[in-house]
Amino acid sequence: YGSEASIVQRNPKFSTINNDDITYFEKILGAKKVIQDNEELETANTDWMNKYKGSSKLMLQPDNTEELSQILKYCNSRCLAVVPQGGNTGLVGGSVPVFDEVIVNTRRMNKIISFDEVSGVLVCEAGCILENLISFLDQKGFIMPLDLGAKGSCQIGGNVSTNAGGLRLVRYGSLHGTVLGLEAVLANGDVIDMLGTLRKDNTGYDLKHLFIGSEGSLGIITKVSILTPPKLSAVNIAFLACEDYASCQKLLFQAKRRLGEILSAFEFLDAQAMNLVLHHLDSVRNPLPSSIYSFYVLIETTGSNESSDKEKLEAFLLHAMETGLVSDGAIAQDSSQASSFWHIREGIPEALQKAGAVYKYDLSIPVEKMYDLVEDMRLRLGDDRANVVGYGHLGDGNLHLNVSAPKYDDDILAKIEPFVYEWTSRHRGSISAEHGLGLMKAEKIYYSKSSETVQLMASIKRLLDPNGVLNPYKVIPPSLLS
Ligand code: FAD
Ligand code: 2HG
Ligand code: ZN
Repeated sequence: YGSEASIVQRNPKFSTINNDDITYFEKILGAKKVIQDNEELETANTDWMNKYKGSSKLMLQPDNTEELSQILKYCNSRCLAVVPQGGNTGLVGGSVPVFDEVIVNTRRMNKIISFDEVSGVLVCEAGCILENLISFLDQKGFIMPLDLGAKGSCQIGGNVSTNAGGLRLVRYGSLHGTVLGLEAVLANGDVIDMLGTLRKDNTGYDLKHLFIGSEGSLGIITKVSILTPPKLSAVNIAFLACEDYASCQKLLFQAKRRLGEILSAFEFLDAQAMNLVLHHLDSVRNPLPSSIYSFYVLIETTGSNESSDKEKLEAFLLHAMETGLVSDGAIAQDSSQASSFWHIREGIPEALQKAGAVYKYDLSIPVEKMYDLVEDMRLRLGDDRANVVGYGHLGDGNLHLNVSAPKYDDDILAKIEPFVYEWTSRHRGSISAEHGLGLMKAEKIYYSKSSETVQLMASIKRLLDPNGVLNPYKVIPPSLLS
């Protein structure tokens, strides 16, 4: 398992679960929502990468806000630490216990509350799985403003808590813009109703933003109101090859101008990422098999006019080919080819997971410098025990630098860190573009935030969660809170 957990000490102020606690929870929830089964706990204690593992003896699965509020009120009064958990697809060790924290999982809170077809505002419970929301909206002629590879398991509450970015941010912006309202439960059980559905509301501090991206450290989100865009009829996807990174950048520059308002995704992957996907995912075929290219770019357009959108995309690609930015390319001819192009990009984390141990870095870096880090890292690691892979949301300036190795190895880690964080900080980047800090990066926060800012964050944490029971050891350096 990852090394961060071994450097954190269990905070002795937290109580341990006893029989009276179990009796209380069974009384308020009913026995089936009080989970002590070893197999279920093993899954809930282990993160998606198999990197972080806790030893919780108890998972609670409330049905509604009132039950969740009672749980938190009780845990707070008993000083029992709690980990909020949604789909457990987080990639920074935030969604699993570090020690024996009580897991509060929102999966049963999965109702759609309302949908307004005029405004496009969806109100739902936090445990709704993203893919289910996508299917629900599809029937209504709408889409979710975010999409990501983990959609089959991740929950909207988890998405909002991590301020997940994903594959459409370049078009629809971040959840700080599309989430219109929230309901959240504080550590003491207070229910804070901020579940507005208005685009505009300037009545004082907009406190919902504190919960968007705070990774369960300030409260548990129970309901979400979100603005959804209409589903447009013309979606086109091109899979392109570029010889070098400079061409990818120029292509982005051109795409923003020539595709403009119809551009809905601009993703890139390098040859190493492509090889991993081809090697580890059975169903994937290379759409551009005639040669091996250094970089691949996936461009999606979404608009309302099939013929003019296609014409625009084809003219853009012709120009890109003629000017040498693109060496080869294919436009999906039907929806199954479109999904197969997306599968290549979305399948990279799964391919990396199959390849062995993986060190993941999710960085915002100015686009022109972004790939220099991947090359510097390759030079630094310099041997074939570690495969350095670069891909990500190029349109958002978000690099996913992954180092894949046969097993977790402290020598490899020592070569990667702190180099990767220092490099990013030197270029005024962010050490977390979209996955959050979790356990992995709580202590690294200073690479991206000033000490005054971190102090203010700690003050807010103390105000909302004075006993520090919510997701301890994560997000903020624990030493600031004890
Ligand atoms: P979890 O993993 O269960 O929890 C994540 C964090 O949020 C934890 O700190 C947890 O304590 C907290 N939390 C969960 N639910 C709540 C709640 N209701 N209230 C308060 N706190 C809560 N992320 C991106 O940003 N973009 C991507 O493109 C992307 N792609 C991914 C692809 C794959 C294959 C995988 C495995 C992950 C990907 N991720 C991506 C990371 C992850 O899916 C997202 O962070 C997702 O938003 C987490 O949702 P979840 O329900 O699984 O939350
Ligand atoms: C993606 O964009 C996700 O595919 C996961 O954010 C990135 O695994 C990663 O590093
Ligand atoms: Zn991503």
